[in-house]
Order: sequence, then C-alpha cells, then structure tokens
Amino acid sequence: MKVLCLAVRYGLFLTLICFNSVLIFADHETPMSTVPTPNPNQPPPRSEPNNAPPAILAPVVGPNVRCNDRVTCSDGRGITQSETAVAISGNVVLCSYNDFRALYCPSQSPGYQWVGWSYSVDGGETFSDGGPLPGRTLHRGDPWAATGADGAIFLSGIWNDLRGLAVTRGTPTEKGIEWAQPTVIDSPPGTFDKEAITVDPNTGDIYLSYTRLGVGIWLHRSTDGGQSFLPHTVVTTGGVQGSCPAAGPNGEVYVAWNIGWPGQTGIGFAKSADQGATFGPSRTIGQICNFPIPGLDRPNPAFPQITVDNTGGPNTGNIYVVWHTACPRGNGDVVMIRSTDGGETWSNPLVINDDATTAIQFYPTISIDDLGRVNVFFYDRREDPGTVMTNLFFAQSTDGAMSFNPNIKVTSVTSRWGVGEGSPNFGDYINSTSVGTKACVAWTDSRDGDPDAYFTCVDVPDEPPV
Ligand SMILES: [Ca+2]
Ligand SMILES: [Ca+2]
Ligand SMILES: [Ca+2]
Repeated sequence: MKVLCLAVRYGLFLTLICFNSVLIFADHETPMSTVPTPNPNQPPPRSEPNNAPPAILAPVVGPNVRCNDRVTCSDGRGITQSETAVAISGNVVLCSYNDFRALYCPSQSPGYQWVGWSYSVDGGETFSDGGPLPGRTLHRGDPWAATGADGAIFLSGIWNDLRGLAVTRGTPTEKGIEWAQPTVIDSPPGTFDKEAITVDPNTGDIYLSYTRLGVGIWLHRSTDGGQSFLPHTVVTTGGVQGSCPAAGPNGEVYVAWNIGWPGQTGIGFAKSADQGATFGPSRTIGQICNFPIPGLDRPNPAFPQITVDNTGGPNTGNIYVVWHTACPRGNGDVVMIRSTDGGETWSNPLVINDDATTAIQFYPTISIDDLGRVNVFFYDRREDPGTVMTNLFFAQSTDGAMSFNPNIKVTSVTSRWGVGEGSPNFGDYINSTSVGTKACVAWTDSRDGDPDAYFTCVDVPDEPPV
C-alpha cells in the first residue's frame, strides 16, 4: 500500500500525517526551552550550488609547509622555486619543483639542478632540501612524480636542454630518498618538453607522455620499474602541449592534452586499449576559452589533468578530466568532465569553484582517494577579484563527480603573484595525490616574498559507521 506522509510544523510542534493508509504516527515534540549547543564536529552550514550531499565529519586542512629552503645564490639570485610535483610513499613525501638556483649557481654547495627536490620523512610535517640528484645539471625542469606499486617514487623531468627526458627511481628510506641513476629517453633525436608520468596501480607499469615540439604527443611504457622504456607510441600529432596520462583498471591508457598552446583552443584525448601499444583517434573533448592570469609572466597554459578511478568501488573505471577555461561563465573557472564508458562519451563541463564572484580560478590538479572520492585543488582569486592575490582551494566529490561539496580554502596566507625571476615565475601547473582519506598537494606560494614550493594535506575522514 502506498503511504504518503507529510511532516507539518505548527510553531514548535511537529506532526507527521499519513494519508491513504491508517494513521501510523502522530506526535508532538516537547518544546525546547533552551537553544541547542552547537556540535563542533558538525560541518558549517553549507551553500547549495551543487546539491551536494551532507558530509558527516568536517575536513581538516593541515598546516601549510614550505618544501624548499630559502638559501639563495651568493649574489642573491635563485629565488624561484615553482611548478610543483608530489609523490608519497608511507611517511616519505617527495616535493619537487623547478629550481632557479640551477640557472644562477649550479656549482654552489650543495649543488643545484633544475629539477629541485625536497623530502619529508614525517608525512609532510617538515621538509629538507634534497641537494644534488644523480645527473645533476643535465636535469632541465618540468618535474612530475608518481608512486610505484612497490612503493618506489619516480621523478621525471626534461633532460639535457630539451634533448631528452629522464626518469629517476627513488627508494624511500628512514632518512629520505635514495636515487638511482636516471633512465634517459633521448632517441630518436628531437625537442622534448612537458612530460608527465603515471603508474598503473595493477601492473606497476609506468607510462610517460610528453611533447615532441612541433611533432605531437608521444608515450613510452616501462615494464621493469623504470629501468628501461619501450620504444615510443604516437598518441597524437600537430601543435599540442601539456599532456597527462592515466591508466585504467584493464590495461587502458588515456592521455589528455592541450590543443594549440599557446593559442590553445581545446582539450584533446586519445585512448589505448592495449597498454599503450596503439592509440585510437584523437578527439576534442573540451573547449578552452582563454583568459589572462595577472602576475604570471607568460601565456596562460590551460594544461589538463586526467585520472581514473582504480579503487574497485562503484565508480571504478570512471575517467575524470579537469582544466581551466572562461567558456562557461566568461571568467576563468575550473571545470571537470567525466566519462563512465571508457572515454566514448563525456559529461558536460561542471564548474567546480562555487564562488559567486567574477574572479579567476586556474591550474586545477586532481586525484582519487582510497574511497573513490574525487579531490581537486586549484588556485583561486575569489577573495581579491581582479588582483594578483592568490589562494589555493580544495573541492571534493563523493558521488563520482556528479557534484562537489563546498570549496575549502587551503592556504593560511594569501600569495601575491608577480614576484620571482626567470620564466615561468609561478610555473605551468601544480600537482596532487591522495593517500587514504587525505588529499595532498604541492603548489607554488609566495607568502615569504618569492615563489616557494609548499605542501599540505586535507584530511576528509570517512563517514562514521551507522
Ligand atoms: Ca624561493
Ligand atoms: Ca614548465
Ligand atoms: Ca571564476
């Protein structure tokens, strides 16, 4: 029998009335004589831009911790650390960045290279500057990092003045990270740029995608823990940049990229169903409408980030892509699209930032935690629209990116963009990773006066058992 019940409130009295059935329940609440005490564990009142389901426990933003030390070259130069990568293995955290001390004083003790790095052995509470990497000044920047299935940490970057790429395997220890000699990819000859790596969590295989300037996006696979890489596969051709790879649960490899940078127009995508041996046709899955980023000293790079749910949960296999664009609302916003069918079809873009301002949001980075929650960090100027004052914000989806919970400010101090030396002063991207219930991020922050790499985690506890 169908039962329709209405909760009707008369003043302080609540009455539950049921129709089309016997009256099951009718009661009157006892009027409250005192105001309830707020529960500090309850989240604050939420806005409703995304119809987000209520969270049970409040997220906790950790302290903002600087990764690099602030030692400069003896002449005062070398102040910029930016364009960040991050990987976590147990209590060891790698925080990597373009380090301009490599430009101005590579020989100064302890020795600097373009792929700067710092490490933490206490889960990111404190960091130490890492010093020389094997290969030293042949490292040429654009760091990216990933954690291997065996707990190793992989750090990639451009090699030898854009003549190759290097992937360096790090072994976490109680004292830090022990680096092997880099594995170099430098043939056939060409101009290499803006690589990114990912690890297939099921096989441990490493995928590295990158730009062959003027040629296209290529991809290499390693099946031996980064000791060697198979010959390249062409992902796409033409004027493209800013690729990002992701591995699916059944050997799929997906790559997303920026079409036409710096005259960027859209987000490209291609799929391999055979572990990167061959790729299907390139498709345009998103649109880029350009907007300026005041304080950034070169054209705005709208590089996408892509990830796949490999948790084994209900959204396993879902693909998520984030980037920034002014298309939806006329100002810079962070948007996401998702595919639930292996990249065949995609959702419409969902604007993740929930502000009501015309401020810009940019440089989104995405990861998926052990619960399948979709975690996104991005720069945000909602508190100071139209200026160079920048914060980092966080947004989480618990429903497979159908909606996002209210955004949370991550930075405890606002950064002023524009300072720095060399280009790009604040980098082309930031990076994040999720471990357990924590979403962790490395970003560029200038609260101390010039660009530095910073790290923090946002812990969003799981809902308590009912
Ligand atoms: Ca600095
Ligand atoms: Ca770069
Ligand atoms: Ca905006």
